Order: sequence, then C-alpha cells, then structure tokens
Amino acid sequence: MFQGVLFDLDGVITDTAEYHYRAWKKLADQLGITIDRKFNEKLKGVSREDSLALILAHGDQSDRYTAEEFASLAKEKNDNYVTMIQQVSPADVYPGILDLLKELKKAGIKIALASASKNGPTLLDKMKLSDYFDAIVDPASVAAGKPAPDIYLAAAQQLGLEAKDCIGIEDAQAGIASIKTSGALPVGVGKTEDLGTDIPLVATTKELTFDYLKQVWIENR
Ligand code: B16
Ligand code: MG
Repeated sequence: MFQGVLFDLDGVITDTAEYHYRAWKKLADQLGITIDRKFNEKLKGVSREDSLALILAHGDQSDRYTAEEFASLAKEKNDNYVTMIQQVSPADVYPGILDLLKELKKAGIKIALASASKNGPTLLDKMKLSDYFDAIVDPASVAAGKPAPDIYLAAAQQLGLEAKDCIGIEDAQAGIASIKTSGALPVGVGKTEDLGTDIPLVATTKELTFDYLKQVWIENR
C-alpha cells in the first residue's frame, strides 16, 4: 500500500489553473503575443519565470527585455493573479478533494503539497486545507522546477518517505514528467490528449477517491 500522497495544487485542488491562464493571457496580449489554451498546457506546473520565458520565446521576443524588465513583467502577472485569487474560499475546493484528504488522514497516509506556486500556502489557508498537509514544499527551495523531479522528491522526503512509496497527483505535462522521474506513481487529472495514455487518468477530481487510489496502486505497482 502507498504511504503518502503528493498533491499538485493549481488544477488539482482548485481551479486556479484558469486564473494563471487568464493572467498570462492578459500579459501576453499586452506584449502582442498570442497564446491559447493549447499553448497554456506547456505552462501548467512551470514556474513563473520559466513560464514568462516560454511566452517570450513563443512571440520571438526572448532577447527584447533586460533582466529588470523581465522581473517587472513577471511581477505584473503575479499582481494580477494575486488580485484574482483574493476571493478564493473553501467553496472553491474541487469536488471530492476534501473527502479524499479526510479519508487519507483517517487511514494514516501522509499528505504533502508539491506545488510550483509561491502562492500555494496562501491558497491552502484561504481554502482552510492547511491542517491536512504534513508537509508543504517551498518551491524556491528546490534546485530545478517541474519537469525535473526535485519537488516530488523533496515532498516525499519531507514526509520521511521514499518517492516510490507515494502517489503523485497532477494536471500538467511538466508535473507528470516530474512525478515519473521521482519514482512516485503518477495519477493525472485531465484528458489523454493533454496528459497521454500511459498513466492512470481521471477526467475530474470527483473520481479521486481513496478506493480509486488503492485500486490504481494494486494495478500499477
Ligand atoms: P506562482 P502547480 C504552478 O502550480 C502553476 O501550474 C503554474 O501555472 C504557475 O506558473 C506556477 O505554479 C508558479 O506559480 O507564480 O504562483 O509562483 O500546478 O505546480 O500547483
Ligand atoms: Mg497544476
């Protein structure tokens, strides 16, 4: 049986992935760069700075800005995003997630947050979920962001576990790559066309029950 569950946040625990997209789209529009939802799949799970670099490269503007200008564009996106998430409340927790956290706790399974977002702890507080988490990895503390395995390795380590004894739950291509390399068992939230056919996938978090995770573990370990 698995001993820990490592959660991504944006797009798994709540719908903030949509706010990230809107904030990036607003900035990209201002810069004269067109991004769409398909392109956005590449940004999911990717750090603020790496996301901006991908957007600028997409618009052939990689060398246009100084380091200071780059930092100020990243700040502008984050300021917008932070304004959008002010109203987040427990009502915004995705269906099934609270029950899953409760069941995992009851079963003595450890829970960690492996989000690339520096806004992660604030969001957990706003949704009143912080107490369920035994560990929250500071994304600034890991050497390399997703798709590198560092954040999932750190999440397992902070729980006192090995990644191979954990399940990681993700909505992003970069995040699933990160889980795979860490050695944890990936479970995806999303569509096969975005996330592939080689891992267990649920279409919505409603399907993410403790029983489902136990079944996935038996079938894939
Ligand atoms: P911030 P996750 C990721 O969170 C988001 O998917 C990604 O879109 C965002 O750029 C990244 O966090 C950094 O977020 O700018 O708030 O630090 O999916 O890993 O929970
Ligand atoms: Mg995500």
